[in-house]
Amino acid sequence: MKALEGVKILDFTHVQSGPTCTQLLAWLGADVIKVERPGVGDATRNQLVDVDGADSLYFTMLNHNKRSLTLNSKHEAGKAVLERLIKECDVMVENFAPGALARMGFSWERIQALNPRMIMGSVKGFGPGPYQACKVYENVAQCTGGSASTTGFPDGPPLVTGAQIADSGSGLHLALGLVAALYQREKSGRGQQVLAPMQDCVLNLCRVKLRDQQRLQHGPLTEYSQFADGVDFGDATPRSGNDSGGGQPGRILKCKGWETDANAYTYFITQAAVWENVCDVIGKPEWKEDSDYATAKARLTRLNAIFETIEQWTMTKTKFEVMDICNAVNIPVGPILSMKELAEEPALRDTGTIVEVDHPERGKYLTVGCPIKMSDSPVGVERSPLLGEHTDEILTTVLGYSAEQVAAIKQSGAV
Ligand code: CAO
Repeated sequence: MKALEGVKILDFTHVQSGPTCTQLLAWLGADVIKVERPGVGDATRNQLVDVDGADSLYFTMLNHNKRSLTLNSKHEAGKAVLERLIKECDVMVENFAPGALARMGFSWERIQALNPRMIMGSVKGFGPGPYQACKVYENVAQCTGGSASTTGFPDGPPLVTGAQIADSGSGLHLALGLVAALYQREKSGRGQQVLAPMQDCVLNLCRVKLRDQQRLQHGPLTEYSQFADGVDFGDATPRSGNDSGGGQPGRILKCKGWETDANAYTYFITQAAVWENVCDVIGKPEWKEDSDYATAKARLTRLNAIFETIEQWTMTKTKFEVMDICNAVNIPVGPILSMKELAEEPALRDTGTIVEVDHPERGKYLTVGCPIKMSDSPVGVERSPLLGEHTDEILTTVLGYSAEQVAAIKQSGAV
């Protein structure tokens, strides 16, 4: 048995944010019915195509374990099918542009009237406010949610990050809200609306930067490089390069081979509790007794010089040697792993986090499986559906249409 077995999800999502949410719910055991426009489908099926004639990796990697039903929700016969789906399902998830669902004739009020137990999840770019009508993509939300202004080096422009904190991040937030709403419905008997605005989700993930904004009023941010460099902090949380965002100073340092390998680097944290081990490992045992280095406070104004010295040592080792040597004495470090290295990592294959999937159009490809591991809810990753692959099956087994009715719906052009 799986955690969400028996939960039916009407998945009206597209691109990345919504599909991330419904893929997670599918992995947790829900029956996810993805509704797509006939002949077109989710736009990502045809974006960043690497194999001609096959669904793109963008689509396949976000839509595992789902069934696909094609349906024109602006067609009268399509609307009738959609009504049946709304009555039949527990959760509806959508991430259309603001107002699109209501323009189709399915406002929240209408959906509630059709099924008072329905839980409706939405991702939008913004919550209520001046920008609520805007269309939003990943990097727009990274910029409006505080991530870009706090990412990058102090003397460079704002940067977006490779982690899809806005799309996948909002999908994750939404999934949690939907599961909580399902739990609440067990007691209240009622559905509810669940909204995950991308700006808000990014800001939630940038929580420590709003912490720093307030700390600024009480003096400089001592763990930032700017403090050691004597640079003015200004009045807003500045960009802090690779400085640690926590109370333990850290930086990215070069390792052996950095001249030719773009990822021959390690993250190195000078955690106060193991400072003496750091001194021994890098060959500076005298720093243990030196008042300029012995306390965390004394080290704050010398962090740049300290990390330069540590780097002289890390440059003599590979990033994996640094990992082995430092972890043996409790010093937290992290090799900068490339996507190639991650794809080839046996431990991630063993746990099902990197999975090889077979697809009828494109053959074998790698994907990221469910990162949440539950001891009593196993996850098997199944390939994404072809466009409309399950239309007949859903119309007959989920909605109970007869063969004649299915034929008539098809004849109408609604599916
Ligand atoms: N049948 C008939 N019509 C359908 C349909 C179906 N099955 N599925 C979608 N449509 C229609 C919509 O109703 C809409 O029509 P109207 O413009 O007449 O209302 C139209 O298709 C386009 O939908 P859209 O506006 O959502 O799509 P877009 O490509 O123009 O915008 C996006 C995409 C992502 C910018 C927008 O959907 C959005 O802002 N979503 C919310 C935020 C979000 O999730 N962003 C993350 C995207 S991942 O990077």
